Amino acid sequence: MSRHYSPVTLIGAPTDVGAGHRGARLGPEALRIAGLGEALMARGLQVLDRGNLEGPRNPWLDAVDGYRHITEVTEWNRLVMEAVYGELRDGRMPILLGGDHCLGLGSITGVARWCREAGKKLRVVWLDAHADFNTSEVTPSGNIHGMPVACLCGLGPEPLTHLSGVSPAVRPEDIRQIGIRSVDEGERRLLKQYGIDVYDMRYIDEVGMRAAVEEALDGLDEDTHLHVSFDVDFLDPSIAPGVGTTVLGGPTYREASLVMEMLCDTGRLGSLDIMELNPLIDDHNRTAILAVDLVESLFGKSTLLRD
Ligand code: EXY
Ligand code: MN
Ligand code: MN
Ligand code: MN
Repeated sequence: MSRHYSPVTLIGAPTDVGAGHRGARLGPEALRIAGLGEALMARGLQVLDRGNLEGPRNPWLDAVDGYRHITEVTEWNRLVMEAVYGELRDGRMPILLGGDHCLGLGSITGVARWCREAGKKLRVVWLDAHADFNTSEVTPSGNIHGMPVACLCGLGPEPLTHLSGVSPAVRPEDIRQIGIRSVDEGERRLLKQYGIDVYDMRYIDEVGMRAAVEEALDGLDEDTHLHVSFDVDFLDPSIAPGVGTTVLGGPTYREASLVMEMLCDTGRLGSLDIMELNPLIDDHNRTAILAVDLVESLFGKSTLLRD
């Protein structure tokens, strides 16, 4: 099936300031070297690579009051929010190349700001091994890449929850999480309290990926902007070793391809994050190459031959 897409803009955000390992700062370059831009062009898309944002360095300090590097994380997220929002305002589709997943906060805050102005509904599909719903009170690490979904829902420090001035940036009922299999104790309580729709691996094992994704996409209509936040640790570590926070028991290549194809079939994809890729612990860039392959599926590559 061929689809019409807005021109795409690649935005590199080379930082690991929200993570517990260093190396995700190299993710944008690894994705470029794996051929992301060329693969999208080969699918007929117009692609503009704006290069990398420039933000503060990672000071690599301990957590203070439950947060590591909150000043730097805030600045990076502000830069990302402005860049993502600017592309959408110009009629383009932003693809954020992370960088660690704390930047999902800035990316989705920018998307939500644009949706409000354009009168669009928003659906966020968060593909991850983790729920990323911690707060300073319950975090086991202080790493802010474990907190962006909570911040989007208005839970967290004011500089992060109010990036665009509006809080919550996203309504909890607009978020669907798929692939989750590592949740901290206090985080679990908060997820329940905020009513986040989580399609965890146990549920996927029981009903199958197809049924889980169908549920997650229920109610999507032509006025809905679909944002996909793809944390590469969503994938099983046997196929995707190049992330700092691998968790056993993730989706296989076929399951992940199906997710991407079903997201593509909605025809509503409006923005994308590709996050947490860490080339320093990868194997000859294979995880970046896999991520590019899956993004091709998100943009229409399919093994489906039947009508
Ligand atoms: N839940 C753990 C924490 O908050 O420290 C691990 C978070 C890892 C987050 C990764 C990127 O998705
Ligand atoms: Mn994540
Ligand atoms: Mn994760
Ligand atoms: Mn293949």
